[in-house]
Amino acid sequence: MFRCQISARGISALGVFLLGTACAPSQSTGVPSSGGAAGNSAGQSNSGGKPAAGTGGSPGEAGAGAGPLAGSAGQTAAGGSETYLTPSEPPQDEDGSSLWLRYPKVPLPGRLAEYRAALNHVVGGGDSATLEAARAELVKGLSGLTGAELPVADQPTGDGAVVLGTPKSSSLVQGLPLVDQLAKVGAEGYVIQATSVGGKAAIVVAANSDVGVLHGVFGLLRHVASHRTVNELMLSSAPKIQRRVLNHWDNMDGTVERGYAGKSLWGWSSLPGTISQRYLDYARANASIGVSGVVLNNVNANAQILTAQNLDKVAALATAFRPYGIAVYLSARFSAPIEIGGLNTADPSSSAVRQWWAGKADEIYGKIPDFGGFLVKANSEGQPGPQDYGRSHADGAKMLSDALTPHGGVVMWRAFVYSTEGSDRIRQAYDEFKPLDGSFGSNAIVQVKNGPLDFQPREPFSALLGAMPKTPLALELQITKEYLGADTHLAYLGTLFEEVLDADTHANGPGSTVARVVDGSAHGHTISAIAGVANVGMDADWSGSHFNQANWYAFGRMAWDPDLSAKDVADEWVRQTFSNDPLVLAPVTGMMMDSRQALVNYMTPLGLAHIMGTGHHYGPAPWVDDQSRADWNPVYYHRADQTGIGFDRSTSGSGAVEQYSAPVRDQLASRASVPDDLRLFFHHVGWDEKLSSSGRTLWDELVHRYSTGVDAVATFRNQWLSVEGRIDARRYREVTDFLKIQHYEARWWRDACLQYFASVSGHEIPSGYALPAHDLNFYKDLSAKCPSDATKPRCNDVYTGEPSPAVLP
Ligand code: GCW
Repeated sequence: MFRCQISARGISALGVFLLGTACAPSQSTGVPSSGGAAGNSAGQSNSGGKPAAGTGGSPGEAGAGAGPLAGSAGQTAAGGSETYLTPSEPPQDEDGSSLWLRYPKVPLPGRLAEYRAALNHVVGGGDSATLEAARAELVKGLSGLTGAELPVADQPTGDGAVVLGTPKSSSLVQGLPLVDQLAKVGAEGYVIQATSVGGKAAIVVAANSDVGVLHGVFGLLRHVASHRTVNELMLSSAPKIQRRVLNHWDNMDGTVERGYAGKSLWGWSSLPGTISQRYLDYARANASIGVSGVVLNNVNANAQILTAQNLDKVAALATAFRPYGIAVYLSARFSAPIEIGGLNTADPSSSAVRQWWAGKADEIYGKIPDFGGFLVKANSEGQPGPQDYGRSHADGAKMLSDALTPHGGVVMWRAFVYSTEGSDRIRQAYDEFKPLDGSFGSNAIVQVKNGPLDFQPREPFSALLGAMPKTPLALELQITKEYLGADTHLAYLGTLFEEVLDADTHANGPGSTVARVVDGSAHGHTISAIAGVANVGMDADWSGSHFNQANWYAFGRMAWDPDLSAKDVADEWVRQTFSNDPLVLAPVTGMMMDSRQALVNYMTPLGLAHIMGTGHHYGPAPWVDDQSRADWNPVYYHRADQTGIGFDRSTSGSGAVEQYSAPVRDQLASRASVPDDLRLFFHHVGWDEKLSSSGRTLWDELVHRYSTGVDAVATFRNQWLSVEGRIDARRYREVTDFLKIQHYEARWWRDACLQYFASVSGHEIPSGYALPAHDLNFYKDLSAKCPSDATKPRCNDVYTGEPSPAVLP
């Protein structure tokens, strides 16, 4: 059961739905209760369900003994009398480049004293590059947090050692009774425990591998940076999904497709000779959240990446990332055998082609022994693929799987396909891929976008998820906000990720959530993967805005543990990125948690989708009907006419609902049970039909939602005002500026869409709501001007005056 907060402005309409489409699970919502374990919720290492608050360590860690935190103003930090004082002057300016790895000195004297007693030197661990990185991070982090440089020693020199290592790398760790705990955390997980080593109080960070130790170090630093007690500390955690992979849509010329954070991180012209600190910081950040792989280049791939010269550059990056437990992968262009191999075909049934790929795999693994594998976009949006030769997607994937299998690599074959034929674009991936279930090859994973359309602000989960029981399926999420306001708009995606991961496909009975499909447990797969389209670039703040960093963070944390709640992840990110002060924590996590629903409301409420401007995908353009392909036109998706609006995908319409398992199908197919948030995605609804949830007509509800979406941004601006002086002035100001842009642009979306839908329906804006600021032509004319730069999209023409309330006071 789910509790759904429909309004983003505090007036909430609660409904109970079967699907997790719009809703956070009820037990995970709510601001941390005061006085206690704010955000101090511990997840079970390997069980389903959201962690219960207040039992231990960081979210996603099994824990015990981690006591209470400051939960609200005036509450205690350690069960004593500590409060966060208002800084006498704002903290020093920051540019965001340290991400969540800032390590500022703990401002609570009692907690600081506790840390200084318990964490005052670092002991050994071994001498691998990974353990060196772990030690370096621990020294940097704890020295910053405690304000005292930590020495490194071979043995505990007194109470307060942090002892690192694996049973193999450290005799101290080997001597501890950790066998049972270590048996549960696999190759990459960790155990952190307050214990005694040689008669001295110590905290051990132990794992079965060096990378596990590194993850444990980051787990401990997250814990301490969140000002949690380390008394009787006992935490453990292990990833539930094996391959947690960022997909860069980076081109070799340094541009980034759908990138809003500056140029690509990869300096192809200066590689392999130059390994910049930026690469290492990128690896540190990824390791800290559990990302374990990186596809370096765009799925719209350039075959040149696979030449010997470029593979040397790729190998240099792989070497830089290796100590951090991060493997490199490449997007492979299907026609590479022709473009760089001198063959005249790329037909997967040709033995010459098969040999070429096998040889290419041998060459790659000769340079990069732990290469992750290939990602492939084939026969999609003009990319070459096996269908060019009359072969299937499975034939193509199998060829690459065969080439990679001897080396342990995988092929991740994307299911993002749609053609000009067919009545409903969202049916096509399923129709194409489902019949091929089980024939992709032993090391193949089919990678499926979260929704059946294309990373819209809200979509149902893709019907393919769960529908291919014989094939491991990876979930592809988009971290870069192509359709959610690019760099400027605050839209925390943790709630979107949670919504899809929690959605119950019913594919293998109740409980076959997307999380269980993707972690392999729903159908007993031994390989598992999850992908996130990266949002990072050369901008100082990495992600184009301070809040966009949270989406990178949330991807990593929820890829590690898909059962983490979005709320807990937001909480831990704010603590590390801005402040633990409850007067910062509560408003900022509140804004984040409401932000995505607000954006859905002002862009695409009630299940609308794909009504953005062509090409840049930024501002509103529901009127566009002149694209060469029907399914590139917004009018194809909203189907507004005089009678109503929405795409009928019920059994009497396109029948797309039939692709879902029975309980889901029935819920979506019926106008009585479809969630309002997906209503127009699945049904064509009359303008004057009443919604039982609100009692409003559809038209009035549309106006209401567009309006509350805009006004929610005004609320965010007010909430943000309250943190002034409690965080540094620079980041405060930069966020303030972006929220203002977001407010104008939310109003732009609302006014443009309502003007257009009013013109189609013949309805007027009901009383109680502001009239659009301009006529329809004004908004249509903006299409030629906005944005002038698609990599930093803005629309200056709408930034006039202060946006007034959309719901009239
Ligand atoms: O969302 C669309 C994007 C394209 C992208 C494509 C895909 C990489 O607009 O830019 O191409 O999806 O996922 O392949």
